Amino acid sequence: MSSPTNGANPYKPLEIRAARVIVTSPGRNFVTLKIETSEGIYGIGDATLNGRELSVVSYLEDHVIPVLIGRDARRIEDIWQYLYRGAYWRRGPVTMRAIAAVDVALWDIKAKALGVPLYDLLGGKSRDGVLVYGHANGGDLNETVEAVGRYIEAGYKAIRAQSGVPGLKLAYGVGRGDLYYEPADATLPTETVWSTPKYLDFLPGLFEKLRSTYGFEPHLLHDAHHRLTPIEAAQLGKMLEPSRLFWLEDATPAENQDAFKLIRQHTTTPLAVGEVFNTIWDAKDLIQNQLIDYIRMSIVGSGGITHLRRVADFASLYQVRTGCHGATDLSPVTMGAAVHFDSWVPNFGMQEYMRHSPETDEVFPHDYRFENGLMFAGDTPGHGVDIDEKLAAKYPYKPKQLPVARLEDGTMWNW
Ligand code: KDG
Ligand code: MG
Repeated sequence: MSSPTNGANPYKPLEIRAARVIVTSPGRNFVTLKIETSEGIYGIGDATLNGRELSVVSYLEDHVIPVLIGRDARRIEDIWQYLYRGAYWRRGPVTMRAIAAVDVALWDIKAKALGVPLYDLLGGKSRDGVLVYGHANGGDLNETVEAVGRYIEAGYKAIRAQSGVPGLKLAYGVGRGDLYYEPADATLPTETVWSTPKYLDFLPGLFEKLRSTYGFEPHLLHDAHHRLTPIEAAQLGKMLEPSRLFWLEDATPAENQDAFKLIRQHTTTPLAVGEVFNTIWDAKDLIQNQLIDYIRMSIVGSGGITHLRRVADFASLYQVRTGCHGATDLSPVTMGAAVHFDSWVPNFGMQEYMRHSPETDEVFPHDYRFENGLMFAGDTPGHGVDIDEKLAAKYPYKPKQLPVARLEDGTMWNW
């Protein structure tokens, strides 16, 4: 049997010989970092930042790759600290995605060098399969109810329901197909219109209908996409209480972490937030004051496994559980690494799972698999995701941006 280490001695330095960024667009844009070592072992990491992809490409190519060459790939922690502290300019989505790409590639390399799946390197499995939620979308109430039914039939135990709102043309975050969803839709941002009163009039009725149709067994989730003020979010949480959501996500923006105090005072609906966070500092007060129940930070958005692990351990002290972001702009590389992370993390809550298109899956061969509402990590050494560079080259980058919302009177939406 051939060794997964290619005969390499794992205790010898694994010198970083080369690193390159691969940009590809098999249905949507992805930025991937590939790091190659002296022992012939390589690792890959995701660096995709939806709508701002090329800024991370430049950060990696111009500022990170030159300082990686010649380093020992085994020193994951030291390289993380060097990139985070050494840059002087800390935090932010571009910096933290670049660091994440390096970090995940290095964990991939180390696990391959030792011949173990990533979950074993992290401390071993705490569970065999990880609970994931799928995305049911519909243009109106009936369509959304039917879509949830299809997910239940497909074996999902947890489903996020998003629906078009009567009187609003293009509600953000409502996919227009059954399986795939991509909000970044145009070279220059599409402008949409938002009305909180219309949304609040509609949404509780949708969840009442879902519960009266499907009962209380399936976990139901909803994402408010940061559209509400804290008091509106509190009202929504209160109205949704009889429907017992698994979580209400991004009820209000969290730059001001204190904003969640107001929501918390008024509702027992569980709260999740964090897909736009980059470091533990974005979540510290929310976690420490137990203002949230689930932390949605992802491996790609938060400096990789090295940093997300720190966030999860801190969160565990306050009974806050993980709920990693997993939209389609998080590449299969992030999904693969997340399934290993989730298999290990003791305070696991739920993993988001938005299916990638067949083109994406073909460019990124992987060994994680979905079965009966759960996702299972594979056992191949590393994080189990690769990139087919030849195929990737056939899908050139296409600039796409996320939509922008205005209120009905034309005011830029911005709480
Ligand atoms: O790029 C933006 C998407 O990742 C985001 O809109 C998806 O809110 C989202 C979610 O919860 O998956
Ligand atoms: Mg979200």
